Amino acid sequence: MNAQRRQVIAGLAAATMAAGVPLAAFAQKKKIVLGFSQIGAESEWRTANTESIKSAAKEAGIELKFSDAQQKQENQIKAIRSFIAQRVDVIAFSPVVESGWETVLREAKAAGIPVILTDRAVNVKDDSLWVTFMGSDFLEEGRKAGRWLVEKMKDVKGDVNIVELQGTVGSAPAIDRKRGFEEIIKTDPKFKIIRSQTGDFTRAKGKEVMEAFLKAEGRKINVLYAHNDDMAIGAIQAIEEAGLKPAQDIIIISIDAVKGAFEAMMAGKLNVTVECSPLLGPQLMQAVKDLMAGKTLPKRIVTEEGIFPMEVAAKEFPNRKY
Ligand code: GZL
Repeated sequence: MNAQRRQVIAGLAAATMAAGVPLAAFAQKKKIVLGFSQIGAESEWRTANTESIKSAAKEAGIELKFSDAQQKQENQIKAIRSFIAQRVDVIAFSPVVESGWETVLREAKAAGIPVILTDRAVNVKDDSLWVTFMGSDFLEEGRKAGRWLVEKMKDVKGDVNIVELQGTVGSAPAIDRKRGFEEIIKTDPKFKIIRSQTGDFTRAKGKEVMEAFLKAEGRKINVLYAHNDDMAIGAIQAIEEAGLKPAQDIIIISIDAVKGAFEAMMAGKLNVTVECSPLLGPQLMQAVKDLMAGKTLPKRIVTEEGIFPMEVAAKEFPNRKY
């Protein structure tokens, strides 16, 4: 809630108290307005994230102004400017890439509107431009993927040739999942990343890039590391069309743990997926309410997550919520 709005409300509250109307009755009437800029609908993960935010806003009685940026930063900046013009109480967004946010976040700060980061972080010098960042630890997700591979291949003597499908270029998950994975596999020189390219987190691009990897490297490829399940699922199609057996001829590791990944593991086509929960809606709405109630939020709220190898997929599948 911006400063001007708080003054007006305080004045009205004083007037209502003087008229004998209980403050609580007055305060209840004002609905919190949250402006949310979503990246797009590029993956199963994103769709589940959007559903979680919309349903949690409804549940919390918060008015949600929602915008889909179709994975374009300029559309997110436009949406944030529109939320400022509409004088929403709080702005939240999932930044498609880490850089290029200073100007618009300064405009939100000048308007007295607090900003919450969800899912992905931003790279700005002035951390006062955002109140809190809630989301996964992508570095640890990359490390978990690396640790699983090191354990899986511990008895393999020769080179282990890895191809990597990166997420959106410049995005926090793509940068940190790569960094975390490499931090672990560099402990053994047999692990070699022989090709690495972005599949932009989508099934279509994941398939296209995997086709190119197979054309260039063919049976030299031992492992695919995909930064999300959607690209892995696209790559599985390419591997099968090349006459190879996914999860057997090529070990496949991915991240998110969406339903499609469990279905692929149960079909014996994916070896393991690292969990990255999109169910941030309830946490976000609680943070918005706390902010509006004048509470101080922690600068970082981390979502706790696991890892699911294909051996546990059938047992775990009924418990999955996204
Ligand atoms: C991770 C999220 C990523 C998912 C992808 O928190 O930002 O974006 O891993 C999604 O599936 O597209």
